[in-house]
Amino acid sequence: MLLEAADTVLYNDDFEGPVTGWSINSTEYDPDTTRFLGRFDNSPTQTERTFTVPPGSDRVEIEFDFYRMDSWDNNARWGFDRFEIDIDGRDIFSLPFGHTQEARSGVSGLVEWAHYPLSDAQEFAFGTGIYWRDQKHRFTITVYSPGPSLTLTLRANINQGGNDESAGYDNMRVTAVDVPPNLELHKEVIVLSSLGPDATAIPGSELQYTIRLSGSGSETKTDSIILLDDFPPELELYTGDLDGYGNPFVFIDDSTPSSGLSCCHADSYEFSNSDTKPPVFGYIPEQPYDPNITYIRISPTGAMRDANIDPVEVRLEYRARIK
Ligand SMILES: [Ca+2]
Ligand SMILES: [Ca+2]
Ligand SMILES: [Ca+2]
Ligand SMILES: [Ca+2]
Repeated sequence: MLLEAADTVLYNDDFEGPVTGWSINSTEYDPDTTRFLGRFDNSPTQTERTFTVPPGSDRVEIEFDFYRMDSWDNNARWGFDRFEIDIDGRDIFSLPFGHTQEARSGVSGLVEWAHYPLSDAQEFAFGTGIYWRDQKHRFTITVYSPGPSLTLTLRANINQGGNDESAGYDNMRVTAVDVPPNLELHKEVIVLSSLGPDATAIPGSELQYTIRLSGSGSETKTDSIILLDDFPPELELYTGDLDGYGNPFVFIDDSTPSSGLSCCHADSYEFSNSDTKPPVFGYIPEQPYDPNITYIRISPTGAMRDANIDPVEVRLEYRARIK
């Protein structure tokens, strides 16, 4: 279990208005993409921007939509076309994109990256025809131990002109994250089965997990607490109605006055079935037990109140079954 806290938003742009601060600021509009940063093809191929990172940041998270448009290739005749990302001048991502490209994730030094398709390949933009289909992807990049600034370079390393293949970027958000020093997490497991002390080894036994979050410091920012749990492969999560409102999580506020946090509704939690890190979220689980879940991300809403005088303690419960 990891505790995260989203902190300072360094950049947030849907590119609908005037754009500044990139080495190339051009935007283009298409009814199916909205206005976006681009297009980039064999000239110019790249744009970059430097963000100032607040001191003490644990990591920087970069998210954006990547539009892979028209006939990107991966062969000697038409070019080994690649989308490439550099962080501080170091290449952290360089891969081809098939027309219908599946999700991928990986690690490069202190950088984790992941992307997943937002749609199948479709003829939504610019060139039309079966070889000119387009696909939108969502990228997330996490840069650990960042310096005082971070330079992001986005490069369409493609060899043909924009009437044949191109790239664009949209809905970019860059956040510096600082782990809160005043919050603590504890995880407890209770065997619900009456099969005895060895029930944790018996398939079908039910377990209850309790996550305790204790706060002792000053107020957190609104919606800034995120709980990330890597879920054991020998268990299947109970995904049915545990709280009486259709959610598989029960939230209990043990604080007086109340913590200021609330949870959980359908937008508060996400699941992943990724085998590799970082996890790609958005997986729709099976009901009422799911054997494929590998990660859970829970985001309580609200700000945890000042806990300097009256400590805060909340509990989050969920259940699982031994496979
Ligand atoms: Ca846009
Ligand atoms: Ca091409
Ligand atoms: Ca090409
Ligand atoms: Ca197209």
